[in-house]
Amino acid sequence: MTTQPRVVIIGAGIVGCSLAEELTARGWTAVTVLDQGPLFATGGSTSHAPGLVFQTNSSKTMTEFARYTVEKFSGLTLDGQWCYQQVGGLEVATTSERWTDLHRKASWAASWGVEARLLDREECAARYPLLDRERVLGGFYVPTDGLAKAVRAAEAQARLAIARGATFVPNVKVIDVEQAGGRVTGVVTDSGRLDADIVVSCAGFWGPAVGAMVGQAVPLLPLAHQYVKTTPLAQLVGTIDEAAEAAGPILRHQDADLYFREHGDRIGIGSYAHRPMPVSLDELAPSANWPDAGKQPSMLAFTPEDFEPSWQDAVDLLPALAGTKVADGFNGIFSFTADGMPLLGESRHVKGFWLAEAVWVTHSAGVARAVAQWLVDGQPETDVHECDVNRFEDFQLAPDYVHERSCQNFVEIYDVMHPLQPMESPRPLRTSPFHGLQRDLGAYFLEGGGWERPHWFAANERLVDGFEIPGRNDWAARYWSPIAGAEAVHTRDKVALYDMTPLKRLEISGPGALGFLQWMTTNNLDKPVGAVVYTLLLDRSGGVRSDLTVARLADNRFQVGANSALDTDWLLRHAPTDGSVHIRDITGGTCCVGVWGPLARDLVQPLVDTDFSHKGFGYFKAKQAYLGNVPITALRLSYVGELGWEIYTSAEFGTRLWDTLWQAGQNLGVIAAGRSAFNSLRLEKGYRLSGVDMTTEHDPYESGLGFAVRMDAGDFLGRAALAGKSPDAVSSKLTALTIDSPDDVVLGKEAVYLGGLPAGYVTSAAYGYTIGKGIAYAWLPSEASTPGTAVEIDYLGKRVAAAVAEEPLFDPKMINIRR
Ligand code: FAD
Ligand code: THG
Repeated sequence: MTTQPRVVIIGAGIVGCSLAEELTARGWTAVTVLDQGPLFATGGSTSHAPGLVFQTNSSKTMTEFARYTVEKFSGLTLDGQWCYQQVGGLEVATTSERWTDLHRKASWAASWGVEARLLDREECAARYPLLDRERVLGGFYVPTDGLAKAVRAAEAQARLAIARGATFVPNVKVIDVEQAGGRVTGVVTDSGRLDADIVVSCAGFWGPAVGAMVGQAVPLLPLAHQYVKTTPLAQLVGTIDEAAEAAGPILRHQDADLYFREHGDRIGIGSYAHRPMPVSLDELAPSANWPDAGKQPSMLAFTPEDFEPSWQDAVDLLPALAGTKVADGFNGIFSFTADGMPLLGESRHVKGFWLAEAVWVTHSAGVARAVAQWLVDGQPETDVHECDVNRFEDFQLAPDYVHERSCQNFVEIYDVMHPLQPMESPRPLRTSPFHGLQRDLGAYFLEGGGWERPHWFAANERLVDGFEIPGRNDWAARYWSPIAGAEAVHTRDKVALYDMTPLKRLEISGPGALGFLQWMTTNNLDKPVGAVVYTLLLDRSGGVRSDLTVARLADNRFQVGANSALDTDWLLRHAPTDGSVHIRDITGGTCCVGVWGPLARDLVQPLVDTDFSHKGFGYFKAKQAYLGNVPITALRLSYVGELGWEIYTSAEFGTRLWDTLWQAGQNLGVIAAGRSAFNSLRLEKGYRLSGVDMTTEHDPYESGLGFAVRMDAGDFLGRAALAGKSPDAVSSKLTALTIDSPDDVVLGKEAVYLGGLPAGYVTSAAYGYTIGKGIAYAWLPSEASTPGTAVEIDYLGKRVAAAVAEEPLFDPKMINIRR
């Protein structure tokens, strides 16, 4: 490939047009954009999007995408006409639960750098006079939110791209994507073929059909969503400039699943209150002739009965609407995904085949910039792990799963969501061999990665009396029990069993395994058989993609403890293709119990056929042994920071392993403990959670993980980018905070204020039961990371006092773990 790859973009909606602009701006000008429909009202979702842009999102990444869209569209015009109208965005609360949630949203805005403020009832009414002020408890207002003129913005960006050499071709349908030797080579259309080095599918909800051309799963579901315009509203007639379209802010009434904008003197109303209406691609009208047929393929006939309850809700909020009626409406189609996030990135199976789908107008330019950086520079600046199309586990690609979860995502789109709230269905999907035993102990299960994971056990209720477990505020008390506190303390006092089966495990073997892992990770893995090493996967810029434990079980065989499907994907796509390295996900066929606590050795040693003493089995070492009748692999390490082992066996021995440990542990007071205790214990020890505490936006030194980088042990991916960096030369730092008031257990993503100004945000948090304080890890400027520095956390509308603390907060001398 030359420095000028030939890029074919499928789809001239807002995403395809924005991507063409971003690529050509970076000097990639051999760009051809094909669309099955006419330009630029192609008949896709963009053609009818009312263009509301609410920027604030619980995801930092999505918020940044939206911020860039606002910035970019604000600077665009088409023949002198606006592409973005900064009318402001108002989200109102009509329930106290929503009002609290808007306080959380205000904290996210401060965390992610969006200027926003909470308004009282009178201020809401002043901004939006049509509101029934009695109904409104308050609002969240973002002055830079507003309206995108989607088709105009698409065309304006296309013109910039065309001026730099890009070509846009209407009325051409891509019917196949050609490949050879695992790479795309071109596309076949209904009017001929075209060479391509890179094909980017920006086909919106048609994505699955395009993906199918190369066998790439595109787990999205097209769903219809209702949008109506009213007849003119007397109060607005003559007040709004025709060309401006709107004067008042865009409005959300999430308690009724509604949003509103002005169209001159009419009001546009969008509703998510109706039943999910999935659409099959086969049923849609062809795009090419829609202007003649007068019907966009992405617009279905309005079903008025579905809108009726919403109309009443709309009139209740805006009483003046009673004087109007629905003038016209439609059921418009766009993409939903299982987790509400877009699908971005390159196929692992077909090099050069990229996706940018399930993207709203709101995030379009930010997504396009990230994908352009990814293509041109090798990776985006913004962390995109939540959006990577390769993030899914295999089971999450099942059509049934995609269908059910995407429909549910539609239902929940405006719901107040607790960070721990699990999906309710389909469940259970993945159960460890200990599941039945855990149920017998009264496990309270939450779901993660499809796994049923006990958060605490009712059987441990009796332990609560013995400890002072402080209560907490209602929000933090959801999906929580004081039992978790008792389990945590019991782990530090005695011994507990933790089900570690959901921990992702890979076996990496073959003559090239060591060399491959040495190149892929930061630490030195060339250690004797039996060594375990904590190490990092970095990207090319030195950002932390993940942290791993690597156990050398034989010269050419390693067991890798990983974090997610993206780790597997990253390793697979970098693995040599000559057969010298084999990578196998062994999570499903194996299981793991963490046996941790000061009595762990008393429990395990009598059961095993080999020396588990501190001398005989040192910290961060691995052994293969027998525990009673069960063949095991034991790793001496502990994410909870106590003496003990992760004990692995194959799935069929799971119940035997648990039973053996359980019975032998009775006289030692062994308990089963859950993830709620686990999370508290790991934060007391300062162990980071990849993807939450640190992402590719942070280098190892900023993340406090410099100890896992061996600059002197040969080259590795990302090493060059670390040259000259050190723990002393960082501008921001992952910092431990403690909170004295036990009631204020923060949950993550809250803004941290320094001297009254937003200075950073919380990543993970928990109450530390053994240290008797709340814990929050936060990204802060390094000058604010001196222990003792006073900060405030913006939590549910309150400023909670916190202080920077020396870490780790528990057992800094590693006495407990190394005995
Ligand atoms: P599209 O605009 O659908 O573009 C995809 C293009 O690919 C189409 O032009 C299609 O013709 C082309 N294509 C597909 N397959 C092929 C092929 N085989 N060959 C050639 N061309 C092909 N978002 C917001 O941010 N704010 C809102 O207020 C908002 N309101 C909405 C209201 C409604 C009623 C609906 C339905 C959606 C709304 N959305 C909103 C969502 C938004 O419209 C979409 O997410 C966005 O427009 C998707 O853009 P896109 O470029 O990915 O897809
Ligand atoms: N167990 C195993 N693999 C894993 C995890 C695990 N892989 C993914 C994730 N969890 C990795 N995270 C950590 C974080 C900290 C430690 C282990 C895994 C840890 N750190 C010690 C410390 O920082 O003091 C030791 C580090 C060292 O000696 O290099 O134990 O839970 N199997």
